[in-house]
Amino acid sequence: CLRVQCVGTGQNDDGFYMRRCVELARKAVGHTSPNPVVGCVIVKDGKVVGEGFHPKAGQPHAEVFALRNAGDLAENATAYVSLEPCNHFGRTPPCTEALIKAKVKKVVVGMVDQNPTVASRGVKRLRDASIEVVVGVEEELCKRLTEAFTHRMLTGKPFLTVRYSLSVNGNLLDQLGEGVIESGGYYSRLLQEYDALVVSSSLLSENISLPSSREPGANQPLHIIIQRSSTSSIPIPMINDEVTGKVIVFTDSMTGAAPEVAQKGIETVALDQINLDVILDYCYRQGLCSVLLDLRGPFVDFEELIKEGMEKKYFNKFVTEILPAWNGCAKEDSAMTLKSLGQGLEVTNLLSKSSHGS
Ligand code: AOF
Ligand code: ZN
Repeated sequence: CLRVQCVGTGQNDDGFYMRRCVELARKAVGHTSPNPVVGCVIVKDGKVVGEGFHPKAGQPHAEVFALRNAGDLAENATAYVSLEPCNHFGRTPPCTEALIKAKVKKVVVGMVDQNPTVASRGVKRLRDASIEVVVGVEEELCKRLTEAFTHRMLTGKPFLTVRYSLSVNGNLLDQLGEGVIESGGYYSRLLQEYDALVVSSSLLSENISLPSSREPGANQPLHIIIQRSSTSSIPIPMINDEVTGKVIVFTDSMTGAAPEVAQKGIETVALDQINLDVILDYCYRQGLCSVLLDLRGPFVDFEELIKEGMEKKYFNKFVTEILPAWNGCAKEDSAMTLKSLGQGLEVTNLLSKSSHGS
């Protein structure tokens, strides 16, 4: 951006630099769980002298990369950070100390970190060191960026999104077509963002590959396959060929999944009833922040999960795709209509106004 090279024009630049932090943070969406994505910009005399973002849990935080990038120019500069700098020893040392040591003059923070071990202590530590701190610049944007992380921190559950398609006349589509993946960039983006994808084994028995594939080196999403005893067994070669991330099968068959599943080292959890509590707990324990319940395949496979999600208000967001004319891969399912999800839509719109990771 041209303006980054130029001298700033005063107070309103805070928003400008914070939006740049958000832009930097977004580079790591899908890579950082259980940590949040964070971006940092160091500005001196109206010029950006350092930039950084948190690439992955276990690696240095955004502030550290930005300070390294700025070198000596960090002295007397202003640091912009989309999340409150941490003041604790986690996998990495506290960012507050790094900022103090670099002698920055001012720190502009997008939002307070809801992690109970940080929660305003970072801001306090900086102020105690006589650094001027401003909190809440582009706060909504920063909150949206980390909503899955914050939700996990505050509730002990991953952020849960349901994705489905509707026909123009409001019926849920029973999608089995590969076409769905190509149907829009937005769906592909969801697949990059979420830490876990819940799909039906029916999808695989229709010979449709699991949605995944991120660039090499990225965190691959956990694939959770719902296998109902009423549905056919999973074609194992399909899983091996198409999926680089970890796969787990949740089945309601007490005999477990097909023997080939165990042979391939795919973890199987046999349950009386496949439910969200077990799925969400499992994901939480794996350190995941976000789960996408991807309603592709026959809705009978998802009906119980949707019911439980509605009753327990587990759904944080609904992503709806309106498909005007379907190409024959899908059929409208009369069992569930928009009406049955309507209530949830209202609840969710209140909880989460906008899209995760954007
Ligand atoms: C920051 N900057 O870029 C990030 C922060 O185990 P650690 O050391 O990685 O600490 C993880 C916690 O630090 C995480 O739960 C969150 O509260 C905060 N993340 N803080 O100052 C960053 N990623
Ligand atoms: Zn930190």
